[in-house]
Amino acid sequence: MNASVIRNGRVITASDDFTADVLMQGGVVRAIGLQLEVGPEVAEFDATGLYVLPGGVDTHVHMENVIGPTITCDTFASGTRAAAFGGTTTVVDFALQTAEDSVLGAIARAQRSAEPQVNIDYSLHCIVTHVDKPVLADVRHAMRHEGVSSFKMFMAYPGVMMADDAAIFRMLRQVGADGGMVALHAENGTVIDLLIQEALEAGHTSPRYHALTRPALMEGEATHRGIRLAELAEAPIYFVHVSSNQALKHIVAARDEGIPVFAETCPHYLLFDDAVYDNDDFETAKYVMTPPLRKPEDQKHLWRALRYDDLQVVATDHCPFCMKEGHLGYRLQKQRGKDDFSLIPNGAPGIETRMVSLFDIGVVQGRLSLNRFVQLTATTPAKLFGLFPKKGTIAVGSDADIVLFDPDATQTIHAHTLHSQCDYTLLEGHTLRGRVEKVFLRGQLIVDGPQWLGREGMGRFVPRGTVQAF
Ligand code: DUC
Ligand code: ZN
Ligand code: ZN
Repeated sequence: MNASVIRNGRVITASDDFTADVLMQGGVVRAIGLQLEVGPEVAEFDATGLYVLPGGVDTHVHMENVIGPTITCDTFASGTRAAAFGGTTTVVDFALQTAEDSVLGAIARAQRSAEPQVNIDYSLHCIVTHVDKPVLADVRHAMRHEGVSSFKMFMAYPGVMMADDAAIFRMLRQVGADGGMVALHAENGTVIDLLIQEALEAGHTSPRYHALTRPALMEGEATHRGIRLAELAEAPIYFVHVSSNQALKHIVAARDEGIPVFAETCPHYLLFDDAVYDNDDFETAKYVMTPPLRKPEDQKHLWRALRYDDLQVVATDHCPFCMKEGHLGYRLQKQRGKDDFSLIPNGAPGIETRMVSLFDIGVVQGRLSLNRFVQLTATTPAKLFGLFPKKGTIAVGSDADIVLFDPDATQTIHAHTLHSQCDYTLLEGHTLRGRVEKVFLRGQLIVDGPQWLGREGMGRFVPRGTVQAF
């Protein structure tokens, strides 16, 4: 059985920080200790001066997702390779229930696309848009037999993805009782659609109006409503892409009341604010994601929540669409909305820069401890979505998904040196502290500096268990 040992690195988990050797064998961590004795057949990696981190777990990514009339521009192959270069070894993507695809059909279809392509381990949430008795039976089956224990629902996009409150409540009640998680996109969809119509009627077509028609107050309203539904259902709930204090204040209050509310934010809400929308340039379409970027004041609250555990996860919502028409053959992506902001596909890339950007603005700039950084990027997402302790930590018996990270190196980010197929990054030209040096997936070296040693199809579907939040 092939084995390797990482020597002398500073091993950092959500709770510990020590210098030791880590022996990887048969895909798992076999031993952790001082000066481990191993045979000559064991490959050695010197990690002196490096952090030894659990592989990142990114529980919010969109590869090959059909969103409205277009598709995200990373395949499972390109997106998971980009993730690996950024220090992420497990992603949770989405299967979409549609009129044509049942919940189980959608999961099977996403798996068929992913299996031959994935370079790292993956799982799936299922997006549920329509709820009735047969759907609920499928949802139960998916949890018990398919390893899919989380379901995303939308309070936005009426007529497309939006589920009404009763549908959300039914899902919360059943999924919660079965030990799973409903993840909610919280925005008041019907009011937002009215604001969009009014903006267009007034002749406002540029990307800035995307932000102006999706007010934080309507994120807050929907978040509050989602919490009350979860409270009535006696179920845990998870809010994706929390961007504003309007949403956060309801989450904080609910947690204080003892309601099991969990939430993520994304690096872009911490890195940028709504000043980017102060123009009518189409370049601003790069920042058209949902929810939009908010005020510097909101960022202060997001950081406070990250520090005090009112936000538990930093995930990317990697949802890439190209800016240039025809890039790699992708047509009518962001350009679809050239004359109508409401047609710009909502999303931005970020899968490869999550770990390093959060390390820089969080740890280097003194806002997060190293343990908290690991907890937010690996351990808690793994726990909330039933992947722990296989994923999300470095412990004897856990998968040997390990990142060697240089905390002193710096790098300047450019889209052309990243591995996503997207033709831009929001971090273009930014210099960040920290660099992923090596990445091991189940003990196999897949990233070695700039070199790619992985293989498409080597990633595995990870069947997930129940929520481990308590
Ligand atoms: N919500 C997401 O989570 N991703 C992309 C678009 C959206 O509305
Ligand atoms: Zn969403
Ligand atoms: Zn998303």
